[in-house]
Amino acid sequence: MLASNNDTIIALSSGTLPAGVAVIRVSGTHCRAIANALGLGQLVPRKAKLADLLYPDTREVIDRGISIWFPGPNSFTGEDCLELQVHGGRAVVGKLLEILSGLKDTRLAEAGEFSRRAFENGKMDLTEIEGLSDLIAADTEWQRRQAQGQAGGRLRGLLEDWRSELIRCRAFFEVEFDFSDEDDVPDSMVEAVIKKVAALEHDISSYVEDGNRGEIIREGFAIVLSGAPNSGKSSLLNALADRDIAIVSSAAGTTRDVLQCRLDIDGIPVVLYDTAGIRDTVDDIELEGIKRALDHAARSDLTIWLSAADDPKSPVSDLSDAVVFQSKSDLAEVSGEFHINTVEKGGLNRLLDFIRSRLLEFNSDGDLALITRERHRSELVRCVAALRASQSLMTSNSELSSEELRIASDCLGRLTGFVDVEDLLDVIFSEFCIGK
Ligand SMILES: Nc1nc2c(ncn2[C@@H]2O[C@H](COP(=O)(O)OP(=O)(O)OP(=O)(O)O)[C@@H](O)[C@H]2O)c(=O)[nH]1
Ligand SMILES: [Mg+2]
Repeated sequence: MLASNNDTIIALSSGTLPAGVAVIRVSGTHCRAIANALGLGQLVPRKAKLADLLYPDTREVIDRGISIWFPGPNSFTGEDCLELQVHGGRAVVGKLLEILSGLKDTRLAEAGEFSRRAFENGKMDLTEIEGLSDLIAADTEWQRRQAQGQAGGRLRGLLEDWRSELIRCRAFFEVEFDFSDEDDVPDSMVEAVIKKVAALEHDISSYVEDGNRGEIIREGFAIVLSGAPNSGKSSLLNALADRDIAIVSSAAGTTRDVLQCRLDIDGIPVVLYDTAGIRDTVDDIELEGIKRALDHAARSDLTIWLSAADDPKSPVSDLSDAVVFQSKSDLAEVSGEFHINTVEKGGLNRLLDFIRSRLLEFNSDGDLALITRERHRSELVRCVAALRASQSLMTSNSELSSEELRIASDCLGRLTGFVDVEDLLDVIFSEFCIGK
């Protein structure tokens, strides 16, 4: 739970110190008092001002920096905000934070607190906030594009359009109830509403049936390396990551835990998993490793089975969808295109091209997905179910049908954060770093 919502909050919003420049952000009703205490003089809205920042009591100079004044409501949080750009030394920033947090009703911000205020002051909806959080976490170009779109209101815009359509449809029912005794509601009007709700259901469903593209871009396309022990899985992980992540040894059954590395392939994030070799064993620890390996493969977007050229093994029945690559192609005759070896780094580019072709398949229209989190998907699935229920009840029980439309509209409202999400907020905002 947050401390007081009325406090003025401060935080270092830029990265790790020391750095060339550090940005300290202040938001709340005491911004002006803080600017005075630091001796910043007259502030002009949204204009950078170079000034000495002074100790409030001795007026000694702490640092010389730039201040920018954003009076509310035209600020990120909707409150009065002050940004200080100072030299990014630990002592400079430490002293400023110490002085500012010691002022009346002013304290250090909690994680995500600036964004939470922006949400609570109606500057952003929850989907935009989530997009912002993803933008800060984005490692690859596709993650950046997706997050930027969401932070810029792509999902919010659609949700709001859908919600107002639903409200219009429900308004019709109100009219229908009023006139129901007189039995003078033309059938054509009922039909028009049925059509509208059906069109909405179709529209929303088309976004739900997106092959989980948005979540995959956000979390990474999962590729599991599987195969018998000693088939060269860990060697391949190390070769693709270009780092010594996994222990490689000629002893069969070396890898037990699931290891992972993240790759950026043409802007799409890929998470590559190295897993325990699959074989019959009575060793409890190895058995647990094999279980984890199979669990990961079942949840992956692609499983690559390595079959050593000098000791070929077919995928086990649980992994019948796996794509087989022959490994250790330097040791024995191989056929076809799908072979690699990590000693001479042979075939690795072809393997990467194959992965690229899979990424292209899943991301074929090159368009940005709209749903990027399980939270979005489950609400939209519930919304679609309610729209279906509403249609089936429309001619037989208009009251229940209207109630289903309300349920559908609440699902959309929870997505944007306008309905009933208090318990969710702590979770969503805690994903943020301090200073955002
Ligand atoms: N000649 C040759 N040896 C390889 C190649 N890849 C791996 N090896 C060797 O094969 C042995 C096993 O390699 P690992 O990468 O540990 O195999 P693994 O599939 O991870 O094995 P487990 O973790 O036991 O399941 C090591 O001695 C590697 O040096 C290759 O392409 N060519
Ligand atoms: Mg291994």
